Order: sequence, then C-alpha cells, then structure tokens
Amino acid sequence: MTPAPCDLGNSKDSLKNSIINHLRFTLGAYVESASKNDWWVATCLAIRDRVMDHATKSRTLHRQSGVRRVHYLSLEYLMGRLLENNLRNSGLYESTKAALGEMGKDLDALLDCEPDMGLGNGGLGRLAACFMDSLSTVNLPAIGYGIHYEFGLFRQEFVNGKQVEHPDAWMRDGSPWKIARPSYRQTVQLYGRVVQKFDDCGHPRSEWVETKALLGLPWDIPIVGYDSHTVNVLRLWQAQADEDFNFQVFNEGSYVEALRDKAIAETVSKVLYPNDSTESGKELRLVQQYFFVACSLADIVRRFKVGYTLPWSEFPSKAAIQLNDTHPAVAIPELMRILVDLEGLPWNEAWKICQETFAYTNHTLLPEALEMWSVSLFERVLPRHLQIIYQINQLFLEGDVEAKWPGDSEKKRSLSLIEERGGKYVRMANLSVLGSHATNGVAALHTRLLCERLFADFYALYPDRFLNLTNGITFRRWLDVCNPQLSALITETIGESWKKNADLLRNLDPHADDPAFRARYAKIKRDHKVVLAKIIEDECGVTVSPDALFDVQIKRLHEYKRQHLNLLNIVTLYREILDNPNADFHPRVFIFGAKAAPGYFLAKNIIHAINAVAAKVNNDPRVGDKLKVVFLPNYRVSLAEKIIPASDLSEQISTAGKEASGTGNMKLALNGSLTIGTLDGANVEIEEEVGSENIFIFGLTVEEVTELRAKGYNPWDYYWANEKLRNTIDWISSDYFTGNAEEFQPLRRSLLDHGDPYLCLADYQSYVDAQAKVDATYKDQDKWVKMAILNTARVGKFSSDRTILQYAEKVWNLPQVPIGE
Ligand code: CJB
Repeated sequence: MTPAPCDLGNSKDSLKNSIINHLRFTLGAYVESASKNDWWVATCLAIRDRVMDHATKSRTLHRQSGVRRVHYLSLEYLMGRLLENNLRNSGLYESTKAALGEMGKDLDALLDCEPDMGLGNGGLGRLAACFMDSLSTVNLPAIGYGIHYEFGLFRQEFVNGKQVEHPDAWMRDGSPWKIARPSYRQTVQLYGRVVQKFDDCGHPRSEWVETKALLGLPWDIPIVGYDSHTVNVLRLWQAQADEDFNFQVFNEGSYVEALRDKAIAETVSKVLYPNDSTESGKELRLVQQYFFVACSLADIVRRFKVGYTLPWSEFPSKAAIQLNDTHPAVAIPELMRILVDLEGLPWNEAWKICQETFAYTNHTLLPEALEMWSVSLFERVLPRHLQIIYQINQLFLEGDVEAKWPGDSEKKRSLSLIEERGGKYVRMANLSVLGSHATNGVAALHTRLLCERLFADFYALYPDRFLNLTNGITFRRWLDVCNPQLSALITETIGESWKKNADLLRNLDPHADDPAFRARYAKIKRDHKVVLAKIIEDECGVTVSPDALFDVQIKRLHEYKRQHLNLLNIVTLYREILDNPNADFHPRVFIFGAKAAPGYFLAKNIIHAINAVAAKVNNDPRVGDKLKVVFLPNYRVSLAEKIIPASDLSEQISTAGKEASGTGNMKLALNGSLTIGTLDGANVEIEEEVGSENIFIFGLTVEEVTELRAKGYNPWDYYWANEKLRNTIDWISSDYFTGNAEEFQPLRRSLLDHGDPYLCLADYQSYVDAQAKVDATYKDQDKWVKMAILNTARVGKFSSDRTILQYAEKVWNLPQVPIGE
C-alpha cells in the first residue's frame, strides 16, 4: 500500500507545519530555542521538499518520453543564494513569509543567513547560472554538470587598501539544497599508458592501462523555474579516492600513507581556480577538467544505455552537449575514446556522433584566455586522449584542409590542433570548433570578430557552423528578486506576463511620459540608494548621500575592463573640484566592486590605487559631499543584487573588441541604470534597443582601434598633448596619495612605458567628455528618469529565456516539455 503523502501543500499552514517538522525531526531543535541558522535551514528544507517532487516528475517524464536532453558542461556556476530565488520562482514567497511571520520570524532576515554559492569567477559562471534558471522556466529537458568545489571563489578583504584573499568555505556547515546521489558514483582513470591489443577478429584496439583511479560522487541541486513545474538539476561532482586507491600500501600497514593518497585524490574538487579569462596551464586544472568531463560523459552514456536499446548512431538524437568555453573540451576525445575503444565503433562513425553531439560557446577573444595544454603534460595525464587528438588532427589536415587549400602549409599551421611554435601545445579552441557542429559567440560584434579574426580559416572552411547567440540574464533574479519594488510597479502597470515574455516590457514605454509613474519609479530607485548607502557606511565607513549620482563599475578587475580609465576620470574630477570649488557639479559617488586574480599583479595595483584615491578624496574637507569613492569588498552575486537596483550609471568601458558580451551591462540597464560605454560586446546591441539618445557612448570603435594600432599607438603622444591627462597621471604616480611615490609606478609604467595595451589614454578625453554629458543630463531629473524608464522598457531582448530558446532551436533541436501539476 502506498503510504499517504505528507502534506506538501503551498498554504501558509502547510508551510508552517513543514518548517516546524524540519526543525524538530531533521535538525533536532525546539521552536523556542532554534538558532536563526536552524530556521533558515528548516525553511530551505520545507521548500526543497516541494521542489523535489517536481524534480522527480520532470526526470521521469523526460526519460519516459525519450526526448533529447541538453547537457550543459561548465567548470563554473555562480549561483549566488538560492532560497529567495526558489521562493519567488515557485510562487511560495508570500505564504512562506506569512508562515514564518506567525512564528515570530522575519523571512527577509533569514535570507541573509545563506552563504553565496560562488562556484565561478565572473560572467561565464553567472551566465551558466542564468541559463539553468531559464532552462527550467521554458521547460527544456536539461542537466547542468560541474564540479562540487569545496571552496568557491576566494573571499576578498582589503588591508591598507590592498586585496587579501581568504578561502571561501561556503559549505562548511553543509548545504540544504544539495542531495548526494551515491548510486550514480563514477570511476575515472588518469595517467598510465596505452597499449595496442587485438580483438577476436584481429582488429587493433587501444587499451589505457596502469592508470590511477578517482571516484566522482554526484551532488544534485534542484533548479526551480519561474511559474513552471520543470525542475532540472545541476549535478556537481566531488572527487574521492578510489576505495582501493592504495589498497596495497594500506594492507602493508602504511595506514597513514594510504590516507595521504586519499587526501591527494580529494584535492581535485577542493578549490575553484580564481583566474578569470586567463589560463595557468597547471596539472591540477587539467585533472579537474578531465575529472568532471569523464564523470559527466559516463553519466550521460549510462542514461542512454539504461533508457533505450538504440544503436549508437541515435546517441545525438538523445543527448546534446554544450561546451561552456573550452574548459570541458576534453569531452571530445573522451567521447571518441568511449565510442572507439570501449564500444568498438569505427572511427568515422564515432567522429560523426561526436560532431553531432557537441556544440561550443566561445566567450573571449583574448589571446591569453585561449587554452593550450603542453603536449608533454597532456601526454602524462591523458595519454590516450593525446593519441586521439593527433589522429583527429591528421585526418582533418589531410582531409578537409588539404582539399580546400592544397599544399598550403600556412593554412595547416593555423588550423592545426597542435601549436608548434615555442614548444608543442594542444589548442583547445581549435579542437572545440572541429569537434562540434556549432560554434557560437555571445554577442553580435563578438561573433563577427570570431568569424573575421580568431576563427577566420575555420569560418572559411565551415561557414554554416558559426552563429551568434547574444547572451542574456534571468529577469527573475535580476529584477523580480533583487528589485521586488520595481517588479511590483511594472506588474501593476502592464500586468504580470512580462516575467515570462520580457518583450512585453515595451508596454512601459508610454509611461515614461507620465509624471506620476516617473515619481514612483524614481522613489524606488532612491529607496534602494538609501539601502546601499547604509551598506557603504557599514562596509567602508564612508557616509554618502542618496541624492548623489551613484556611478557603478562592478565586474572582475581586468585591464581590458579599464577600471583604471575610470580612476583617471575620478582624479581629473578631484583636481577640477579643487581648482574650481564653485563649479556646478552634481555630487557623485563612484562605487566599485571587483576581485582580482590573486596572481594578477597589475590588477591588484589598480585596486590599491582606487582605494588610495578613495581614502584621500573621502577625507578631503575641500571636496565635501561632491565626490566620494568607495570600493565595496568581496563583490559577489548577493552584493550585486544590492548594488544594481541602486545604481544610476553603469560603467561598461572596455577597449572596443575586448569584452565578448558583458552581462552586468544588461542587469544594470534593466534596473534603470544608464550606460556609459564603448561600442563593445553587447553594449552595441543595448544601444540599438534603448536608442542612442538613452545611452552615453564614447571612445574608439573596433575598426578605429585596429587602425590606430596599425599606425603605431604611442601613449606618450596623448600624454604630452593633453595637460589634464598629464597632470592626472603624474598626480596618481606621485607620493600624494600614499606618501610613497613608488606605490603606483606599475600602473604608470603600464600606461606609458609599456604602451598602454588597452588604450586608456586614447579614450581618455572622449570618456571625460561623456562623463560631463552625464553630469549635465543628471541635473535634469525628469529627463534622466525618463531615460532610465526607457532602459527598463527596452531591454527585453536580453532575457536569458530568449537566448536559451534560440539555443534550443538553432543548436540543440530541443523540444519544450511542460510538466503537469
Ligand atoms: N568570460 O567570464 C568569463 N570568463 C572567461 O574565461 C572568458 C569569458 C566572460 O563571459 C561572459 C559570458 O559570456 C561575457 O559576457 C564576458 O564578456 C566574458 O568576459
């Protein structure tokens, strides 16, 4: 007899019961004495109970209907906090708030108990998180695969203005959202050597022998969509030692030695590499990549074999695999190994299956971010995979390349999977393009540059494989959750459907002319600024006025993103205020949030410089409230959710051609923060959507950058030609800000002696002029608020639901499968 289901209703009383039950029976706590954290855990578990039922239903229906599923392979997922998102997406926010309220608990206070799940560095990882939300929302059968890092992105602190990193033990106390799935544990091989064997019919077969084994334990995190019953999962692999990892040593009595090996095995999923857009070529990183790829592919193949008795040629009709950048590209030779070595398929058949299964998203053109693995390292860690890559390469160069460009060794050199100059390296980007049926860029400009520059020869060979899929963000987290007040105003004004069809936001357009609507919109912004001002006071000890213009640059610290260009303008303004104290300048607060890779010396020097300038400016009585500079420590998703709704101006000032897309630009525009930006990445498309009169564009275009470089760019020319600029740079690099003139010489040298690789000096005047225009516009508040509303109204294109539906249609050929109640 099936037992009666427990009460998993959505009413206030049902939720109250569930929370109390979890407090008592899961946590062993009394309602009267439970800690705040206990209440938070019990609430998460009550919600998880309701969600899990739909996760099981979704999985069952997807399996039974035999539909194709997409498997998103990503080394990073920057999820942030889950409780509020899950509550709002599942429509349980109000009833849960009321249930807790009756028990004397404030839901909003509990939400702050949740540590961020920061398993990513920046845009790429956050994009993966937004995509997971959209996949469930639009009812697509999907699984996200990644690594269960014990330590996420480091916690940042400033000591004397300098960045100091601390480990981020996000799940030291466990996490109520994740569920272990030991029955799906996988074993992964590493190292060893390859031997030739022959089967019964005399056919040669490669065997990978004398390997070390590693176990992968999967943890599932349910992903709740908005107003949908689809609950997909994010499956994260934790590395464990094989039980008989060093059994012999153990048996010989070396108990401690055996445990040392266990510790080594577990380092594989210990920590996220903290580099954004740069690769370090470390063995552990390659092992991490292979570990999660091998576990994930084994899991996908297991499901294929359990679910159907189909020939392998049908594999792509059941499984699409998306490579989130080249980080999981070793999946291509791994699938070949499975098909050829383990399943005995002929090479050509296996290759066809691979290409039909995989698709690849490129996220950057930066040369230092293009992954290459030294052949010797690759050979030691993955000897069989290297052989497979060599064979793919040989067939490719002698086949398609030779056919198109007979005898052209230059083309072969450029297209080869192996870089031969300055040592031998495996080029993961070339492998990714070749091993998949689709390669996409993440904004229109970026895709054009991929086709014209980075992959020009591949594009000439396979033009149909390239396409653009402009990034998007989930409007649930980036409006509904982080700005419920604006979300409510929008819903009251145009109805609720915009949450699932973001294009409907356009219906707000006419309301920009309504003074009453403008007043309400402006009040919401100001209320958020009051909240942020309090955070700034608490975190930075700086008092700022919510009536100042909040000018925000939040993103990873990278030279190409040009936080130092922002700094040049700040110091220029500082000087102007001192020179001309009565100038009509609207008070401004410059707000930064950024982490620098721990080994990125110049990025850290820029952080220090911003903090040093901030300390001076904020304490200079001659400046007063006119100018404040704050660098909020430990930028992360949950802090972004506080900053974004409170921002007036969004700094998107990368050197044209360097930022593939940007997604912070979309979040800020959606929340009515006007962009000051270059024609780079998705800024180009934001301008198209909001109209050039509602954005502040400045600086060189991609073509002008190319032309300037071809002519020979010399920053000294700009330095000598522009007195303001000269004074600014000299001032920053003097002893004025820290008492030590040596402190910011690295920054000065990079801008002048080392050729200013990101053209800050070339764009300086144009940027300063655009900032003056911002100041003038802000003084006309009616106009400014109108522009802000039009930004909110016109950025519907940047919903990740749109992006994901385009992937489903153009790349994955995936059906939407609604799940019933
Ligand atoms: N990106 O965050 C990363 N990490 C990388 O290693 C390479 C690129 C970023 O990806 C975002 C999502 O596509 C882009 O919006 C952003 O421009 C890019 O820098």
